[in-house]
Amino acid sequence: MPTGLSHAQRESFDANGFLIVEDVIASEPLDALWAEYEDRLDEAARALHARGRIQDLHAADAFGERYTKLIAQAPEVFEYLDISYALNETLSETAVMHAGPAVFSVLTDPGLLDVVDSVIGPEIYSNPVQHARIKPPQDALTGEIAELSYVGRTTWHQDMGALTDDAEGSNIVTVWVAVTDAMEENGCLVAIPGSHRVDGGRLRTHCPGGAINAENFIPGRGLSPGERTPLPVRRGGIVLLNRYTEHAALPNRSGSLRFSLDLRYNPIGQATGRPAFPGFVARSRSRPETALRDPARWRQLWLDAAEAIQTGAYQGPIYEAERWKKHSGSPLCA
Ligand SMILES: O=C(O)CCC(=O)C(=O)O
Repeated sequence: MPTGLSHAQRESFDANGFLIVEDVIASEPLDALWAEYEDRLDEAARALHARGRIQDLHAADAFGERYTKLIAQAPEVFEYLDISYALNETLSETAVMHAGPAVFSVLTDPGLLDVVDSVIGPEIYSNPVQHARIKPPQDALTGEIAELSYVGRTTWHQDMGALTDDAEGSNIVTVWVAVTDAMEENGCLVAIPGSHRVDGGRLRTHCPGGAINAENFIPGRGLSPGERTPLPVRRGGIVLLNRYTEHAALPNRSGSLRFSLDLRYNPIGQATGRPAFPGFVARSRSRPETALRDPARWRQLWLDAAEAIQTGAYQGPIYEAERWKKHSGSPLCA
């Protein structure tokens, strides 16, 4: 198990804007995560069945097959498994997500936080920009869902492009956790080395996307020069990304699931870029007693955030999908 990054790894991350670190999360927390997701998928299936959205529970199938079959009946099943509410400009009364204890264990994994400490220092805030991406074989997906990055391939973008402007100066690092192996065949990340440093680190123009959640993307001709570099990583390994690194994920061309969590951290006190959603102190060297240790409390923070949005107690932005719409007619996006 690594205890933070070596000097050479730190230099490589600074130069490339990405770094693969193998063997960060042990098997036990990942096994617990998988078991938790089996239960959550069962809950989702039963809820969707009760609402008439699915006809067959596929209860006898293993997780991967069951998820693939359920998503073919009701694409919204992925929302029950994501670790954030869906990114829209409003939050519906029926919004769902998953904030279970096994997810919290990964978010606060000591080895993972040691690596994060090497990048942003010892005052670590868990940023609420976080997702579970459980991807069936791409060929099994039809319609808009195939172009949605929670389920299908991921288009090119910089993570900063999905945040509110106030986080421009925040030192946010993305920690992408491989819950299954993620290789070229089953849809690993791909990134452009040094793209985070182009023009001193700059948000490039993203074009408005067309899929369900209107994901913004950088078209091929808008990308920085450089070799598109696949970032394969085994289960339990992580990929670090700078917030300006241009990256995408390949389609899953294998016959089985690709499962990852993408998490983000920033120094305590900096803007997260998603003010409607709750983060928490994951570790603090100066004030260790402020670190959140209770997964039930974390879950409650998300429920409270939903209530604040739905009742109007929270009035700020949720997700600025409109932000890139003005570029839809530009030569880059046409
Ligand atoms: O896992 C993926 O497909 C994409 C993840 C990603 O782009 C991110 O974490 O920013």
